[in-house]
Order: sequence, then structure tokens, then C-alpha cells
Amino acid sequence: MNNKEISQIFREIADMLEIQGGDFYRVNAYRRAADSIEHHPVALEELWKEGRLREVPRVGEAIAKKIDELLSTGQLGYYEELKEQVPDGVLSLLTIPGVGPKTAKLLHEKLGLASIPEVEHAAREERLRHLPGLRARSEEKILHGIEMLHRLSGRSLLGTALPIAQEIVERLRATSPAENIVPVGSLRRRKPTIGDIDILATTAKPTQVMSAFVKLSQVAEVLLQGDTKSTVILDNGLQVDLRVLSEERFGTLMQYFTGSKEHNVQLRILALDQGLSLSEYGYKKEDGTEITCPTEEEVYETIGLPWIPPEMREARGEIEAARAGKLPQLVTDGDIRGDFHVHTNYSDGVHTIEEMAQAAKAKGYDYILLTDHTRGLGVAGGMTPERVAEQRAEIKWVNEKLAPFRVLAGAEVEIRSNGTLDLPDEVLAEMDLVVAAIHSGLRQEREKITQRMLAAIRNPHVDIIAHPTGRLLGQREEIALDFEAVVREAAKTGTILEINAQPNRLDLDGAHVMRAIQEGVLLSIGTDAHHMDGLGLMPLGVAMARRGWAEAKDIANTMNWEDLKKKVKR
Ligand code: DGT
Ligand code: CA
Ligand code: CA
Repeated sequence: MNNKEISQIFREIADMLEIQGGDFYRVNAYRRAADSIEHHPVALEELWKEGRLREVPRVGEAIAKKIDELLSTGQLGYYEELKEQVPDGVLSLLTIPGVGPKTAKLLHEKLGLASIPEVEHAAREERLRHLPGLRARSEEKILHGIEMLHRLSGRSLLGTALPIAQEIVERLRATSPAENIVPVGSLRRRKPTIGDIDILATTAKPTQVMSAFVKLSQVAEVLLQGDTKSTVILDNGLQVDLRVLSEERFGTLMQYFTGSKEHNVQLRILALDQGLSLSEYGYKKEDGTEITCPTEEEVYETIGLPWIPPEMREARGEIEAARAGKLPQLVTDGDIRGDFHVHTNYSDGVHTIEEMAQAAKAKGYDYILLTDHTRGLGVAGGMTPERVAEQRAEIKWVNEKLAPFRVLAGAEVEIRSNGTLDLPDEVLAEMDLVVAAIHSGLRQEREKITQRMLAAIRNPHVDIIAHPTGRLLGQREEIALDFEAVVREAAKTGTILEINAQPNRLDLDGAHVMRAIQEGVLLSIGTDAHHMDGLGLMPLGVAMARRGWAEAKDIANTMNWEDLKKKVKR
């Protein structure tokens, strides 16, 4: 059993306990242990053999005993018992946005519902509104949640698809005679959600490449196997298209299949103006002679353009910019000097300050900004002013140890429903940078939530607004914010807007980033890491910055701290 499988069992235990109305602290203890187990760098099986399970953070005696039972017998009595009490289908109801354990329990006990389609059906028949504690509005919310699920279904998060595509590319490289293997399509453009993964490869032996492809261990079903194109469905439901082709047309095909369709349409119009027709196979002159392009650069060069980075190919003016010689120098992963959104065990993070700092230092960063939650966010065990002071002392000690690496003191402060913050000014004034965010009261109407956000932006202590639109992909729409007003106020006050790199947030996204930059707003990129692995999400945030045409100078955490300190409000 690997760490992920073990953690899954504890996560399910937490869900089942919660459905049964279990004690908050107990439920949370299981959930946190699950997080910690999943991301532990050493296999628990190894530690278990050496009697060292208790070294895993958040694994106490009771949980260690359960792991022991699980690893020695392959089963866990307590888990099996709970499973008999809570049917699988009821557990699946928790994936509906807006349905918590209490509601799941109610739906099951009172109406016998045990699957998402059953709940959808009952909601449409208006049977939920009569349950104790539910109203017509709750019914609507549940239906809306199910719609959100449907909307994402069929599409996957970029953060899910990207590592899978990278693994497939690696495996094909190792097991087949394919050359030039590249992911194309929306994945290469780094769209926040991906319909299917498209991969291109060149080879002299297409049959062998295709047979290696359909035999990959992740493949659940082969929809099509041909010499030029094969399509498979993976275990997790993702579809992958692989096209193989010959060297001399690689550039045109790569350009074509990277898309977007809209970008390609504009490119073809420009080519036609120059008497060239462009298809996925190459250019054709009016007299019928062909121009093939082995590289993508040549595709753009043929019609007098510089190469355009894939993240910009969304028909947002990139072709005009390229023609005018005004393409931006996009920010790169290598420009990033540190992470501006990091949690530790001072709130809902798994690791200590030193552990997070060591991990960041190992990545080559110069600094991290600690942004633990404040007490206003009940569930996260947030910081009180006393805890902030304790954290300060610990930061000082870690900084002495790890210099010149620097842990910056901050917090992710709650913006209350009236726009005030939940830590006193004198505490905020002591911090290096203050991040503020809205986590509750997300359904306030436009005028109210915009004023609330503007109040936070005007607060002289607030440096950064985290995940400004509040969207959760596949779960929750953006808050009803007047984004234009937010951008203007941020520009006026010198407040930074965050690009949050969590796969289900990617907030701000490309279009918002672009607007912010146009108004001269400075941005920051933060992973919102709750464990060391989370720091690895930075490239997703950088991708959103690039989709919004950001250069290094537009991103606060590409600067060194001394320079940035002079630029921020405080
Ligand atoms: P997705 O998969 O929905 O996230 O989005 P894409 O962009 O990956 O779209 P997909 O997989 O249908 O096709 C991959 C690329 O192939 C697309 O970005 C552009 C190109 N392509 C596909 N169909 C057409 C088409 O009908 N016209 C043009 N111009 N390009 C196309
Ligand atoms: Ca695709
Ligand atoms: Ca496709």
C-alpha cells in the first residue's frame, strides 16, 4: 500500500465520521493526518517496518495503530465498520458543491437518496425543500452545484492533466521509436481546464509508436488505433489523442494542433492577404507550389511574424502585437524568486516554518511569504494576535539559521463582510506583507461585495488581495465582483493582486491578468501551499501570468526583497 492509498482511507474515515455527525476535532484529526501521510516523502511501509510511524507529522498513537493494522492485515476493522454504516453512494454526495455531511445524511435518511442522479431527480421534483432545515433556496443551490459538476465533467483541471501528459510523453520516449514528442492543444496553451490531451510525435515507424501508446499502463480503453492518429481513454476518464507524422511537416502540424482555433483563423486570414493558403499540412502559393515548415518558427516567419508563445494564442491581439514587433517578454519559471502564499502548521498547513523554508530554499528561492489564516476563518484554526507573536519569534529563529534565505512574516487575513479585517492594525503593521482574502459571505450581491473588496484594497495595511475572484473551477462561480472597479482601486492604491496557483483556482486567470496589467497593477504569484509539495504548483501560476501577457516586471515575486520593499505600500 502506498502513501496515497493509505491517506485515502483516512480521508474517507473523516468523511464518514462527519456524515455521522462526529466530533469536529476528531474528524479534523483524521483529515490532517491524511494530508500529512499523502505528502510524506518516505513510504509509510518503510517507516512501519522500522517502527517509526510516529515520525510522520500528525500521526498520533491511535492513527499509528490503525496504520499498523492496515499494513499487517491489509484491512482496517474500524474503516470496514464505518463503511457498513455509511453507503458509498452517500459518500459520493459530498462531491456536490454545497452539500456537506449534514445534508448528505439528511438526504439519505429521509429520502433514501444514495447517488448524485437520484438527488438531481428529487430536487427537480421539489422534494428536497420539505426536509427539515432545507428550503426552496437550498434545493436550488444543490441543483446549481450538480450543474457545476456537469459543466466541468468532460473537462479536467490543467493541474491534473499536465503531469499525466508529461508522464505519457516520458513513457513514449522510453518505450517507442518516437521522436519530437510534444503535447499540443489547450494543454500547451495552458488553459485552466482541458477537454482532451493532444500529443504529436514524429517517427519513421508509426505502427510501433501507436502500439506502444495503446499499451501504456494508464490506458483503460482504445477508441481508435491507426497509423496517423490513435485515441485512448485513461483510467481517470481523460481522453488522449496521439498523432504521428513525418519530420518535414512537423512545424505546421504543431502550430495547427496547438490552436486555438480562433488564433489559427486569424493566422490564415493574414496568410491569405499575402497570397498564401495555410492548412495543417503547410502553405500553398497561388500557383500551387507548397511551402512545408519543419519548425513552428518557420510557420510564423513565412508570413513575416516572430514566433508567438503558445499561452498567448487566444486571439486577444497577439497577431497584431507580433506584426508591430510588440510581443511582451513573458515572465518565466526561472524569474520567480519566491512564493507569496504559503501556509504552515500555524493554521491549516502540514509543515513547520522551517520545513517549508528549507523546501523553498532547496528550490532555489530567496524568500517565502507566510500567509497563515487568521482566526476569522473558523475551520482553519486561524491565528490570534498571540499566535502571530509566537510565529514572529519562530520566523526570527529560522531566518537566523537559513540566512540569506528569508522568511517574510505575513498572514492571509479575512476580509469581514463589512470590509474590515480580523486582525488589529497594530498587529498588521508589524508584518512584512499582508495578504487579505474573502472566504465567506461569497454570495453577497455585486455592489456590496465590491465595496467590501474596495475597503480592503484601500486599507493601508493590505498589500496583496488573494484569489480575487473567488472562483473554484467546477465548484463555484466567481463572486459578483465589479472587477474593473477593483483593478482601478488597486492601481490607485498600489495594492497587488494575486495569481493563485491552486489547480482549482487559477485565479486570476489570463484575461484578468491582462486587464490588471493594462491598468498598471502589480501582480504576485502564490501557490497557496499547505504542504511542501504544494510549492511545486508555481508553474501553473506562471502559466496564468503568461496567458495574461505578464512580463517579469509585472510580477512582484520576481524582484529581490529589498527592491520590492520600496515598492509596496508600507
Ligand atoms: P480542448 O481540448 O477542448 O481543451 O481544446 P483544444 O484547443 O485542445 O481543442 P481540440 O482538442 O479540439 O483540438 C486541438 C487543436 O486542434 C485546436 O486547439 C486547434 C486545432 N483544431 C481542431 N479542430 C480545428 C478546426 O476545426 N479548425 C481549426 N482551425 N483548428 C482546429
Ligand atoms: Ca485538446
Ligand atoms: Ca483533441
